[in-house]
Amino acid sequence: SLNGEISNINYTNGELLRNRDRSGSVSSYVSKVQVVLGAQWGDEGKGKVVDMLSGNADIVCRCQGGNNAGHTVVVDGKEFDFHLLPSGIINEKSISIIGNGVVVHLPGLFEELAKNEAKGLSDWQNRLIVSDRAHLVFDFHQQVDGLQEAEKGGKSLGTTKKGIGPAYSSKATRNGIRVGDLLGDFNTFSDKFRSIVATHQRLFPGCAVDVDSELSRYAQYAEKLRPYVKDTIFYLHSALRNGKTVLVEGANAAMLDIDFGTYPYVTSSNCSIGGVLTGLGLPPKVIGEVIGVVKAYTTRVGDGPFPTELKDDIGDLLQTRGGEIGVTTKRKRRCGWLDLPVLRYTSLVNGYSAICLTKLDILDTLPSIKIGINYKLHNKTIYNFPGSISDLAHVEVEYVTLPGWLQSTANVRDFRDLPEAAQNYVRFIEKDLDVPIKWIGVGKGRESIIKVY
Ligand code: 2SA
Ligand code: GDP
Ligand code: MG
Repeated sequence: SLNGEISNINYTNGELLRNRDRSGSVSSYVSKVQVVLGAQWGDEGKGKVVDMLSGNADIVCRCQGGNNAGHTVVVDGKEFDFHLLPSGIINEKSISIIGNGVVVHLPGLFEELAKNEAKGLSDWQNRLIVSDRAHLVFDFHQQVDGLQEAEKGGKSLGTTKKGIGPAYSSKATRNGIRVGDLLGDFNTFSDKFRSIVATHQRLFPGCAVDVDSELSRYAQYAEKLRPYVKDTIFYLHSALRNGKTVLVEGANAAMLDIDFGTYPYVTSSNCSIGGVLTGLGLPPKVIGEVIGVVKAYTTRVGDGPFPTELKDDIGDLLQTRGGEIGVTTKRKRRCGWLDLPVLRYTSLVNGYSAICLTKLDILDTLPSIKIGINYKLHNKTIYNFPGSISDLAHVEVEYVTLPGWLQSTANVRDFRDLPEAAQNYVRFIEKDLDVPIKWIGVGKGRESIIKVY
């Protein structure tokens, strides 16, 4: 029985969230899962939104991606950046889960924990859970990421070189090594490791690995990690059955999704709603609110088509005023106007029930603001989102120009106190997408948010 299976799981720390009298199907769960997803090309401010919502969450989960992500939270002027850890980890009341769909670079994980501990993060030992099914990212995956990018020359993707693509490749070719493998029989793990290294070295002779020293390093990581590993699927389901509130923190964003994004200029996971289900073992029935995080303009870091990109003074202004620099790689982000065809498309795929519009304050100094409202291809308006990047590279964007407001919105906390032009900008987007804009971000800090509804 399911109960039997649950009792056999070796929960080594924390409270055991389970219900012995297992009362039927997911329909009887008390709680629904709240999901935060990036609606553009990433860096919309998901970290800040998760921080805002995690105050009410018992559990915050990552479901996909790895430490390519960079999520910023600013509390009392102090800036935290999270890569593998859910941003909710700074909320001392919530449990953080790294789900089965995430790819985990253990050196990166422990470095991130140490760095945040130095900044004041406490008690994470009792609040972090890592799935036994999550795949490991090794240093050689990161090397291969760099080598693959170098081989592509001028056609590189602009990855973060964190080994994400190579690690998901190992997973898909069934050569991957999971957290559970590392914690199991170490000889079996060693054999798998030697074999996966050999495979990569056949393909990339430039990939240098000191296998013995890696193995002894990983023997240590295994013991360091062991206390935090659980079957997160059973853990989450018992939590939901028991009325715990669960928040999912999407990483990257829909336009970087391996299926729905601008392939091949994408990351290697499903960063849209599907990745939440497969990356945590959750059925659609338990999904409640799906919050799309939308930046008030568009940015993209890395290569690939970007129809509303501004390669001019306004683009530079958005880049500097917005502090648009990669949190993981420190690369400058490309900037452009808001793109409604992108948002309509990702709204279809993700089914947003609410939107958080971030960084409205960055537009404060613009006398007029454009919004991309339609794409034309070969002089005809198109109503789908092009699946081919060559089509996307050739679309002509139709814009509407709205008046700017030329005053600071940074201290506004009530929608009615926003300048009329700013209210109109927000309403224009809301009306087009037909999704309520529930929050508006007007600054980096936790407090800089307008709750509209
Ligand atoms: P990868 O490393 O294989 O996932 O890269 C593939 C593409 O995905 C993009 N990507 C990102 N885009 C925005 N933000 C990300 N996180 C960091 C941040 C990025 C950084 O928060 O700023 O620091 O540069 C992120 N991670 C991956 C990437 O740029 C490639 O286009
Ligand atoms: P994420 O990857 O979606 O979590 O976003 P990042 O942290 O990579 O990038 C968003 C950046 O914008 C961070 O520096 C945030 O501190 C900042 N930010 C988030 N919301 C707002 C906002 O409403 N206004 C301003 N000015 N900055 C914001
Ligand atoms: Mg980011």
